[in-house]
Amino acid sequence: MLRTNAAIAVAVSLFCSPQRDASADTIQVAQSVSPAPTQSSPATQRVTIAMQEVVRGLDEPVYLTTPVGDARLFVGEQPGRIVIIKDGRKLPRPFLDITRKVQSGGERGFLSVAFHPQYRTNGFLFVNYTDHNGDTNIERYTVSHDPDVADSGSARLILKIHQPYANHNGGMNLFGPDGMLYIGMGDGGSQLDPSGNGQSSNTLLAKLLRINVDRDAYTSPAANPYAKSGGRPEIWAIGLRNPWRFAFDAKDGNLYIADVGQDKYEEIDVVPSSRAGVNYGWSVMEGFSCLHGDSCNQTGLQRPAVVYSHSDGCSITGGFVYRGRKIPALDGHYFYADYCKTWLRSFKYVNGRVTEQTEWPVAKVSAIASFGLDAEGEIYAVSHLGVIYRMIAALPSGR
Ligand SMILES: [Ca+2]
Repeated sequence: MLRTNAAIAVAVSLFCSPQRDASADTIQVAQSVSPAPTQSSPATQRVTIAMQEVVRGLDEPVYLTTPVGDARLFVGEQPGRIVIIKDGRKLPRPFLDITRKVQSGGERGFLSVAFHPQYRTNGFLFVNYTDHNGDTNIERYTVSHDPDVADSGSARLILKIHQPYANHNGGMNLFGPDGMLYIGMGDGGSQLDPSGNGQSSNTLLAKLLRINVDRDAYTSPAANPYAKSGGRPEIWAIGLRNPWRFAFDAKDGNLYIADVGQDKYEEIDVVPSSRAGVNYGWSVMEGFSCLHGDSCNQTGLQRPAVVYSHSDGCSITGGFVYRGRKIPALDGHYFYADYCKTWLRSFKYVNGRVTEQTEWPVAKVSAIASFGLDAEGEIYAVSHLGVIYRMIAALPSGR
């Protein structure tokens, strides 16, 4: 039990800034918050889902992914490891262990990994971790001759980004449908964006970045909004507070960003993935609201698709759009959770509108730090307490 309690204590501290204002619990729910999801909307009422345990006993897992077409699951552990789940069991030897390079704890640590779209031929993977100076490192590794082991000596630094505070490190590496590497960067931390990084195009903090990593030195695509002048060429979008998890849905052409809020609101943004230079509003706005006072200049700011208040959670965990084959009724649903709660929600985004907002009556899963996709498009939930769950169809109760 001691181990469990320690794990929970560590887990609760993750993503929740120590400065977080307790008054958040007492705020009034503004009219601008999205309507509460229903337990079953018409199109989804005939399907029930369950979270099936795949493996437990992992060490603070924070992400799950796999290379294209690969039957294995790769799980990132916050202290600095990637472990493989093969045929339902964790392999005893880590795929990669860089714990000596990683400063882990709170919002720091090994935060994600992305396999190159041509991993099968080039063997490249790109990790995102916090080093002993507290800075963000994007590093490339190459698989060894053993497909279950990466070459730990193959490290190549792609990008290092100074982090002024311990929190809001972002942490997601993900390849887009355009083959570029997208990197989610938080605003650098403390609270209320003290340096104004959100709206500055001269810093990589508080941004979504887009870079080409096909060669040893990265390049910034010419179509990036500040590639030619006026800001950092790596920037794809600005105005994000802490986009811990984001997702592309190649089928509907949209980018979903779950941006962790300050004291009041958590939000999900949905825009066409081809749209460059979107301004997501931080730190002018939090959710649909002005951050300071009743009014603010909202010209040019992207409004969220879905917002919920801190009466419903503390830190959004963005997931993925379901495009698997096993549960056709879920096709097109974007799933998400909250780190401090046990609910599982989804919605569909159709013709620019949020529909079918649903809260799923699944058994409670605590401390969901991330979701993940396997090569078949099936969705997994990653509990920071060490357990991986697979989302499966369940028979309706009473049958
Ligand atoms: Ca926003």
